[in-house]
Amino acid sequence: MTDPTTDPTDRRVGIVVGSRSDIGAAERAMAVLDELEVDSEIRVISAHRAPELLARFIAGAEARGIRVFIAVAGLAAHLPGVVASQTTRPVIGVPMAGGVSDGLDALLAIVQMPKGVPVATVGVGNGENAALLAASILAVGDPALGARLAARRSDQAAAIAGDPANEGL
Ligand code: RP5
Repeated sequence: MTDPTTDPTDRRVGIVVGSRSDIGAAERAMAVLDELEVDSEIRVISAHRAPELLARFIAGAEARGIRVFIAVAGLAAHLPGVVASQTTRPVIGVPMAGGVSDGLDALLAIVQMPKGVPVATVGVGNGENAALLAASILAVGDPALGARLAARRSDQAAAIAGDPANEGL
């Protein structure tokens, strides 16, 4: 991993979860980013229980090399929108299961950001896709990362083609 304080070309993803109970999705995102050699960090900061800490995290994030944010939250799930309100960097929201409608509540909360401050939204609990989308955004200015993403897609396709059920195709 590169040190963002000494390497200004480093491209990092800031992953923030609203609660320790959301950490699984964040760890799945980090694992995919590690695989793609994209540095990332995970923070546990509730938007409504620790708003000042969240503001400090976002204010310092760009200087630490963070280019894209992934914000993971359940229930009212306002964290991704609050993060997006304080940065013009891309924010990807991951809704989490739980609550009265088991994730549909968080999904609708995140995907329905009123106009003016967008948040990209992936499926419920889908930290993997959040990481892949973050990597795609970073790859626009990083051809080597784009090549790693393309290789990952090829490996994925090859694994499906190699399924015994697909023999002869
Ligand atoms: C949200 O409320 C968190 O993102 C979490 O998904 C949900 C429940 O939080 P805890 O009660 O587990 O702290 O703020």
